Parts: sequence; C-alpha cells; structure tokens
Amino acid sequence: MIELYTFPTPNGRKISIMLEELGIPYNVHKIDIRKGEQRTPEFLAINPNGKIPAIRDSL
Ligand SMILES: N[C@@H](CCC(=O)N[C@@H](CS)C(=O)NCC(=O)O)C(=O)O
Repeated sequence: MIELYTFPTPNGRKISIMLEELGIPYNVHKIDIRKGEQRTPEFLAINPNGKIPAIRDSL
C-alpha cells in the first residue's frame, strides 16, 4: 500500500491527483507544515529534505 504524506497545498495535491488518475489505492497522512510537522524526526526519516509531499510503499 502506498502511504502519502501531504498537506493541502498545490504541491501537496499533485500526488493525490496522480494516484487518483492511476487508480492506485493509498493511505493519506496529514503533515501540517504550518505546525512544523515536516521537521519532526519521524517525518525526516521518511523524507530527509523535510518537504511534503512524500510517498512510501509499505509493501
Ligand atoms: N517539488 C518540491 C516541492 C515541495 C515543497 O516545496 N513543499 C512545500 C509545501 S508546497 C513544503 O513542504 N514546505 C515546508 C518547508 O519547506 O518547510 C518537492 O517535492 O520537493
């Protein structure tokens, strides 16, 4: 299963649009960039550049 880490910004919506168009199932995890959640150790382990969107394939 694809795990999508995102927030509703224009960049953040791009991956949702792609996954919807491809018909690929995915889980959404909100990363609130207004609260700095993109800089938590948990999120930086997923995307070291600290930006959304990011996807992970949990297999
Ligand atoms: N295309 C770029 C754009 C990502 C980007 O700029 N994301 C912004 C939100 S639209 C972000 O995460 N900003 C938070 C930050 O820089 O701390 C990427 O995927 O690396």
